[in-house]
Amino acid sequence: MKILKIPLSAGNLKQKKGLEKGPDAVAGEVKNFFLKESEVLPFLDVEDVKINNSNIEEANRQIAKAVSGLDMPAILLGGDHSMTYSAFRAFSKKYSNPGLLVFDAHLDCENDFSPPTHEDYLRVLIGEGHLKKENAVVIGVRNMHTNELEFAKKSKLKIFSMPEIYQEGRHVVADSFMSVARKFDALYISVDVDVLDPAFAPGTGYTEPGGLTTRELIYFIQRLKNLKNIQMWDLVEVNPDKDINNITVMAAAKLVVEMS
Ligand SMILES: [Mn+2]
Repeated sequence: MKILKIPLSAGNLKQKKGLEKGPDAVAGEVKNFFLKESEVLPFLDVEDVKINNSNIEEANRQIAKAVSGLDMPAILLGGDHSMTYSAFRAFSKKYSNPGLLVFDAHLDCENDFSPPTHEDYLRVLIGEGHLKKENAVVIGVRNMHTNELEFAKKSKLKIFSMPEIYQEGRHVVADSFMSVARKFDALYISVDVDVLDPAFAPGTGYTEPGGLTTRELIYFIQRLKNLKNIQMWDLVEVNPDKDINNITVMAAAKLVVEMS
């Protein structure tokens, strides 16, 4: 599968350094996983996308251009989560009823910033009409602001929160989100590595206690791989500068292998 490295950090509000190093670090570790757990050889064809981090508008155009010309299915390696805005926007033009399923500790539905950042890209995608609100699914949420919650309730976003996953169990929750996801003519799955518990992924900008284990996220990815409509994956918010013993980078590389 084609993998595009997108070293974007310009949509990161804290302006912390390191997110631009995520794609190279993760792609560099992929070779350590010999077979997928399904005993199939992963085939990964890695390519670089040039990103101008001093100009977010240009960076957004660079991402959109790369995605528009891409053969699907493909994996995008970020970079900060604002890249999902430009990527999904370009992606959505190719299909009649595209859906977005996101793994994230956060809703990323803050009041609009302009241009979109990694704190509001989802709200902007819906607000600008690139994504139907009924076609947005967010899994693993456990910390949100009041205004994000109000927006999510008003828009009837499908949220599978961390307490729900814990109480209902991973099988039941996976059945539920799969039945939603299979209805789209094209499915885009975005994985913010902060959906993992900080014990499993300390190398990210906004760590949130009480998250998924690496094993639980692999289980969800393996379930989703049974769907025929997956056209795009992204994996975002890996910050090697904040990592400890390469734990996050290795986990992310393993997730990419299972996505492929
Ligand atoms: Mn997040």
